[in-house]
Amino acid sequence: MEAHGPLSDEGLVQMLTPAGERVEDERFSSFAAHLDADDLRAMWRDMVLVRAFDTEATSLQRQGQLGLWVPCLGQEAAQIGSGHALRPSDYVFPSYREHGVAFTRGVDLPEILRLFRGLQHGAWDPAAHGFHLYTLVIGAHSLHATGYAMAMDRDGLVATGDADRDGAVICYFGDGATSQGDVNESFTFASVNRAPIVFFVQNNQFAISEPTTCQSTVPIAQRGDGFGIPSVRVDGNDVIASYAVSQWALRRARAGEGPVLVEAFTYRMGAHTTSDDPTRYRTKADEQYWAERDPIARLEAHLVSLGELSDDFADGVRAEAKELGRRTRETVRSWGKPPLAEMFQHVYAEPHATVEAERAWFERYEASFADAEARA
Ligand SMILES: Cc1ncc(C[n+]2csc(CCOP(=O)(O)OP(=O)(O)O)c2C)c(N)n1
Repeated sequence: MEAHGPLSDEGLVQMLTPAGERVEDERFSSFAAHLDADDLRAMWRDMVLVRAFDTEATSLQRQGQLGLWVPCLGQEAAQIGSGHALRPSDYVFPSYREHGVAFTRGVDLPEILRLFRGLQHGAWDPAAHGFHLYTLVIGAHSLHATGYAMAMDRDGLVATGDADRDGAVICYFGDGATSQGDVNESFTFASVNRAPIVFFVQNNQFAISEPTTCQSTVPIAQRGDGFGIPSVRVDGNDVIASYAVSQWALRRARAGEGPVLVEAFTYRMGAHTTSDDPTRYRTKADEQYWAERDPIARLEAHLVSLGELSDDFADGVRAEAKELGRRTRETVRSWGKPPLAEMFQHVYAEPHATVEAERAWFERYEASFADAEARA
């Protein structure tokens, strides 16, 4: 690792070393002190299940069952750690890679694939899960998230006097998104309005093929300083540290103390999407370096060293992961193609004469093929 700049590992909050040894962080350890072996096993299980789902989705795209897939491989600790720090009173704005966070919000993972099969623009009820729909327009949702957080504040849902009722917003985006105007405007609005929002940047070191070094000369977290937003860099492959820092940031936001920028320093172990070939822009040596920092192996080593990962439990989770893969496959294959006329359904909230006329024309056009087939 270079000593300075956006890829430096200087100043990272860490509580598990890559070998799985528990280390203390003076500032943030207390936010993870209550985690017991059951909690850690639950996080390990979630990461294993999400990875199994993610791997299955990649295969389904290769088999032609999905138009595209966006893997979260390697980013499980950042997502599961922060996701476990969330409460039902919080609201999440994801970008498009946050399958791990979706899982912690109770979204049934195979449902996510409706979007990637082109069946729906979103496949879950955001209100039911406190988890907004995915946004593919880089950084655009940071503005929505900031506005939502300001509204939560004005609606009296923040700093209520009862810490159990308080809520906050967390908004996920990548290192590349921090170069977008929208994200910088969000930082300004969030800061001056003391909005209850945590900006959670997963710095996976690439914006497609563009390395973070082309986006910034300083660690991404330092961008918060100019906006007056307290910022923290955390080891995003360390699930305990990601949890602790998120707890700190969310509690602060819920208590009305304003926004926080968390930079989770991690690595995208897979391709940007299934349309991308990362061998064109990164080396085997880099991939090997990060394979040795695998977030799941790290927690696993820790649990094993504590004698807290029995074969029975681990085998049970692996069987669950296999079953999730099978269910994902069967669910996707059962969907078939949507009726094409469905595309007219959600253009406007209310019926619209032009859309209705176009739908009627389209249905006649489709029917003309059936007539032709009948005559043949
Ligand atoms: C406004 C906008 N510009 C460009 C794109 C094309 N695009 C898709 S993903 C991506 C890179 C995003 O990188 P980053 O923010 O680091 O997130 P990551 O995909 O690495 O999680 C770009 C430029 C887009 N989707 N939206």
